[in-house]
Amino acid sequence: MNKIALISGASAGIGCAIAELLANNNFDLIITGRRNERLDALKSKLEKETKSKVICLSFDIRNKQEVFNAIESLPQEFKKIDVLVNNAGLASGLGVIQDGDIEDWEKMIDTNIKGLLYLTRAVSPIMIENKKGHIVNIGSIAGKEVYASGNVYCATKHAVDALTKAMRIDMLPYGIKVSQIAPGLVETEFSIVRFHGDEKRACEVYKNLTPLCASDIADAVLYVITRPEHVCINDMLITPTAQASATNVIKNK
Ligand code: NDP
Ligand code: 8X3
Repeated sequence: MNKIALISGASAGIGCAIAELLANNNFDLIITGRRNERLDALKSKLEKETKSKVICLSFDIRNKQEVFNAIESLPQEFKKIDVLVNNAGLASGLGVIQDGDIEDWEKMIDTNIKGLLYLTRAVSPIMIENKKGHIVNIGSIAGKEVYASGNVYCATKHAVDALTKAMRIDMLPYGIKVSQIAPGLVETEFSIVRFHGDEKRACEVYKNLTPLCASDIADAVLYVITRPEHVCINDMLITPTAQASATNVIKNK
């Protein structure tokens, strides 16, 4: 029988790449996001190209009722979630604290921290009941360091870093693994979202370097969740070769 993985934020970028790789590696999937049409298209593609069964759950992760209702709505056989990938997240805006846009702050805090918590709260009791499971949080290099104008986004990812460590302690008695993957620069829709749809500005971030691509992070997720029973990868910080820290990035002339 296939294992079941729930991937939040599978309608784009890293989450979508994780879904594709896991479907090709004998996982059945629950894919989530707000953009239902994208989830439906991904489900059709994966069910055509692989033997994976896919369920789409469309909800806004900031809305706790929607999160709990969505998990409750799963067919019984899909409730036995083996792997939860807490990936949905965003940066909204980039600016100094004194000029900060409070709506942007709330969006990041509500998505990256509270959304991750709601989904974990809904799924972890199921894992405890099943006496197995693995939670993989997608953190960031921004959860290890701070950089100019990154204030609130960095704070949310530092929270993911702390929650990963805390969850691992809470899940220890139940044999449930908790891991974090913390990427550096990955070219996805991330910067377009951060710059509120300004594609030109987003392109500049990755110009003249080879950034990570979403499938590089998917590879790491697959590695982490396929280790032997007794092995738990706690944390992985992954950057492009052209990046040594959040702010040390070499660009070609
Ligand atoms: P994308 O913008 O390409 O994808 C983000 C995903 O999150 C989408 O599927 C989006 O779905 C989902 N999402 C965002 N807000 C919500 C919400 N309110 N409710 C439900 N789903 C939501 O970005 P990435 O793939 O790059 O980002 C994925 C994760 O990786 C994030 O947590 C990000 O912080 C992290 N990360 C990204 C890095 C990068 O450089 N790209 C580096 C380090 C970490 P929809 O819009 O359909 O709801
Ligand atoms: C995304 C990577 O460096 O833009 O988490 O914060 S960075």
